Amino acid sequence: MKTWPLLCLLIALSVTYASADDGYRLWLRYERIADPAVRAAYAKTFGFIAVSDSGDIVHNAARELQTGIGAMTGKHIPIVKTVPKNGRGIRLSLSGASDVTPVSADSYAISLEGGNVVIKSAGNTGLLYGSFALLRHLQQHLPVEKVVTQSKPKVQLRMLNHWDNPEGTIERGYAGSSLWKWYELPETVDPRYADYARANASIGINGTVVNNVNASARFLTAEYLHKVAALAGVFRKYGIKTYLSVHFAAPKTLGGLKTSDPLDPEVRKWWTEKTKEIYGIIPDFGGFLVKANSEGEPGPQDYGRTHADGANMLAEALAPFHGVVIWRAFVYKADPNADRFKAAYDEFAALDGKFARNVIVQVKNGPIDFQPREPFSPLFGNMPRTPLGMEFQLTQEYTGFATHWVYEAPIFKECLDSDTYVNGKGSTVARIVDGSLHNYPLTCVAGVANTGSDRNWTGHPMAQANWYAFGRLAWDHTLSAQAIAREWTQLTLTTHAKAVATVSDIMLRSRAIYVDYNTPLGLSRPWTGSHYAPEPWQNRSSRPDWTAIYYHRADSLGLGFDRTASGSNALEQYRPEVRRAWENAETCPLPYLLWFHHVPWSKKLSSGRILWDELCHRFYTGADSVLWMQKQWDGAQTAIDPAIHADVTGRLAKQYKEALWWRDAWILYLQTFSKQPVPAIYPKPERTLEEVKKSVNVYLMR
Ligand code: BDP
Repeated sequence: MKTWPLLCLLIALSVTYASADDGYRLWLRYERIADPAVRAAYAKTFGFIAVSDSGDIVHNAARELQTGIGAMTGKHIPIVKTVPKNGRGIRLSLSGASDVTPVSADSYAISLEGGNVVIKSAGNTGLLYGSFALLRHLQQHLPVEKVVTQSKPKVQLRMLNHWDNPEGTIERGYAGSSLWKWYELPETVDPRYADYARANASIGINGTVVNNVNASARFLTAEYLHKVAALAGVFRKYGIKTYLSVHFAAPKTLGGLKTSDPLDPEVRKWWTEKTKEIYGIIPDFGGFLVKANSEGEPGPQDYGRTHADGANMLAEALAPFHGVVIWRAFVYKADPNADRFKAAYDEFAALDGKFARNVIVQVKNGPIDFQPREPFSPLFGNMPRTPLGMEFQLTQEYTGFATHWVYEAPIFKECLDSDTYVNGKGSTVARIVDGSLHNYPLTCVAGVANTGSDRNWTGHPMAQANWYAFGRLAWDHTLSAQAIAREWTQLTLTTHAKAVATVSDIMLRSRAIYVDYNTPLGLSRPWTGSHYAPEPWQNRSSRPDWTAIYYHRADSLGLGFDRTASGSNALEQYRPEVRRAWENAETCPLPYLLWFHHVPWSKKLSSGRILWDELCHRFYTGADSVLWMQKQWDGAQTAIDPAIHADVTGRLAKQYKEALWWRDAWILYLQTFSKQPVPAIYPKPERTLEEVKKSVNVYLMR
């Protein structure tokens, strides 16, 4: 009977896709396992979950195992206090080590003992992370015998930074409005806060800064502190500490003092008392994140003091409570003759060793600003006596908002794996950030969150992977971008082997494709405006370093920013080994070429093409590769939930249109300088420069 296979397929589909997946469950889907053999094996192994501790964190770990394994196997698994005599199950065991450091409290071991799966840790959080590790294993349908493992986070503070404002907007947020409903809090506590915490805990994130670095002093009022406390009350049960971004001028704006000078005794007293008040309301409060003297924010320099003076004042207030100050190094002045690339190093390197013990200086991965591709910040390695934290951006400010599919793990890995050579070969950024190179007492990796009120959390369904990859790498930076892509795909989209390979392949290539049609060969685009539309012609702003022409430096001779000794000499901020790799235009790797060199249009590159032709090649192949992404994605259709598949299909169609937009904008604009034709093998742009400009203006219209 020919109709049988079709009928079976329809039944299978109706079981799997009984209701469309709205993406809310993220990577914690716990889909029922289709293979009866795997299901039966798991059902046999997991007869109970034994847990003697009844604290909130361990209770949540046990509940998660119960929900997850229950949904995957279709079996109710009881949570018990003592291990039953018969049967097999899971035991959560506090190993009671006496030297519990934050890192060892988060570490866990999973072993097999007498038929039971035993998760051991010196701390409650370790049991929680071990439970999620077990669930990850089972979600990939792997054999129970293979679950034996030990894991220890490489970095102590693994945090999200939310750029959320009190009125519910998110700076650079593309997935709806803020998750935090400030007007309802603290009386109404949205159950979604717990799901947010679960998701974070499942990937090892243990801290969250709930408000924007361009901070409103409102968050330091008693009224708002109680709202923040309600959130902290939820997060704490998942091992997550809550932090606040603070407005440096709060003593003046909120406290009514005449100054916010960090060396003024009244100001110091104000912060001491405010901090005491905070800990009275949120006893496990994590600390302060500070953006000071940056992009118009107030700071210690307003009073002739240094960043260290400012940070140390706050550190003193927090120290009795073991709180930390995370002080951002994202600073640059409006100097028309300066190179913004050098600014953070110029201001901070000299302050090495001047910060209090509970201060971390948080550095963006690149020297400028979260560009699609940037060399690593030269600050890494140059402050051996100051813990440097890493700041990555998950929200896609410069990588296509929630429309373009860009898997960011390669951006994170590229930076972490870069060798600074500060202590000789092998002095990678990762080893600086994880403290192993300089023995930092504190270590921190932060991700600027890409979450919002959209039902699927991140707007673009595939952007969930960036949140996921960030957490996994913050825990263990040795994981590969590929392994994380495969893991995320299996947990979130499908366990169908071919589809997993297809989707993770798109993910891995997506960033390089984006760079090719957006900012190839080391172009950058941190100009003001939308940060979405192409505006390489933008030449007017209140500050020279907020124009496009400041960065690309296109002229009749060539393109790119000369940062060698004949130019701004930013390269001097790197060690000779790094400098040597980049300072010669003949040998500089093409991805970094225009970051460091002003290259003549007709200069022959290592690719064999002249600069102009190479640019055209990148823009055209980059845009065409989006067609490849579409084709691959279509090929995976039957293995992916239809709602999610359709959503991504729509976004890819838009991405293709906008890839052409970027390509045409750059090419037509740069052509006014290069005066060279688009190589004959490519079709000429169908629009004129004026037409592109018009379409961009429509986009920017208020
Ligand atoms: C830039 C953003 C701006 C942020 C700033 C920062 O455009 O909205 O406030 O970084 O990191 O990328 O402080």
